[in-house]
Amino acid sequence: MLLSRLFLSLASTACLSLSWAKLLYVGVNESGGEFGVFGSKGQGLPGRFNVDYAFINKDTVDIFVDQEKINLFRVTFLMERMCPLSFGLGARFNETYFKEYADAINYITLTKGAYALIDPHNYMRYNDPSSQPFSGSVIGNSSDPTAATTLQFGEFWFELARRFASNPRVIFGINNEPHDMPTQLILANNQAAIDGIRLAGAFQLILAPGNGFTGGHTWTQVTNGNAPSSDFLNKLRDPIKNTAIDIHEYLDIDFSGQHDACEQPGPSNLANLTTWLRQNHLKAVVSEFGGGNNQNCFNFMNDMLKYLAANDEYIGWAIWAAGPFWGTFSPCCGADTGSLEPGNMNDLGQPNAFQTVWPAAVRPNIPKTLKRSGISSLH
Ligand SMILES: *[C@@H]1O[C@H](CO)[C@@H](O)[C@H](O)[C@H]1NC(C)=O
Ligand SMILES: *[C@@H]1O[C@H](CO)[C@@H](O)[C@H](O)[C@H]1NC(C)=O
Ligand SMILES: *[C@@H]1O[C@H](CO)[C@@H](O)[C@H](O)[C@H]1NC(C)=O
Ligand SMILES: CC(=O)N[C@H]1CO[C@H](CO)[C@@H](O)[C@@H]1O
Repeated sequence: MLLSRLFLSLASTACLSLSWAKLLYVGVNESGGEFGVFGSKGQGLPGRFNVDYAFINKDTVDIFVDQEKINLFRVTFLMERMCPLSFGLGARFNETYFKEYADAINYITLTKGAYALIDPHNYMRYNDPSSQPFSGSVIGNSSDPTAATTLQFGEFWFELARRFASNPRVIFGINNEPHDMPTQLILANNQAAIDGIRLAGAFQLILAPGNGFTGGHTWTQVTNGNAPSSDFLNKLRDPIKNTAIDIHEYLDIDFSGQHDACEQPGPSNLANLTTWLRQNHLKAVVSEFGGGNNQNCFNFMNDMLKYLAANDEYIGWAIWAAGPFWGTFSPCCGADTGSLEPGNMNDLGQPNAFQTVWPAAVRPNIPKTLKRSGISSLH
């Protein structure tokens, strides 16, 4: 009895570590650094720290790391705040904003020992975040005299990477959700970022997004008349081969994360992407996904996270979203869901997603074998 139980538990441990061996980073989005600009062209800039925007609550990061054992936080910021419009996009930063952001990143990485995914939450646009995701000039649009150039984007990334080059626990996310722009330009901007980061002497993992809000389900399809991401994103060149693909995949009807019901199955919708990744010897991180507070969505989320664990092409995931400023608002998936910020309620005064979605569909999928040390990488 004892022996067979021991055997069983050894067998199941081996099984778990085998099937989960490739997931290195799992965790949560920390959103808030991009807040306070909607509908207010110019007026939300620069904004006030801890009033209009904030990056993390250190107390709740503690809960996620110490109790939930996740090792990845995706931390959003706004490029118009890092590089004020009066400076333009490039290597000159607002040192106050940078310091506030770096404090959050350093807390996650140096104090807590987790990995931080640096996320310029800009849809590959710069100069007017007032109606994200649609406002602002597309970076590198040569027909738009007010647009920042691809070269400037490379200089911006050179400087940001230079400042984090000695921190092994950062991951560089090139940009949040490019969309409605030539896919070839996304490739060019991504390549400029990679070149800038490596030129700065930073060797950490980079995540490169594609078109169509970097959706996994449309990776091999035309989105709004633009070529499929799969036509171009395999042409990226990283001299040290430490770049993965950044994927977002919501499970509701239109993949927006705005509905209660889950109707889009992750595994079949990601199948074409998975094949493409395998054929091109690439890896991916699903850095945004989510589902509502109901059994249907718990099933859909469990199915997708099990699929990611079972396919070596995927090395991580992060759910949307926790963050200091959500209050009772639902960043994903219907008013009764709420955010993943521990300690908050949902809009109906009931437990939020940290008390519902998390235990039902996230916690059971957190591998025991996550990467806990060393420079962020594909392995
Ligand atoms: C830099 O950021 C701080 C904090 O948000 C802000 O008070 C200051 O006005 C900003 N400076 C510029 C030039 O935008
Ligand atoms: C580029 O700029 C031109 C001129 O403003 C505009 O008509 C076009 O839609 C822009 N392209 C993209 C992809 O935004
Ligand atoms: C996958 O690719 C096939 C062949 O190109 C296509 O017919 C199908 O619609 C794609 N499936 C999804 C979910 O994108
Ligand atoms: C589904 C969802 O909520 N996605 C959001 C991710 O982040 C920003 C908020 O900062 C939104 O613009 C997206 O819609």
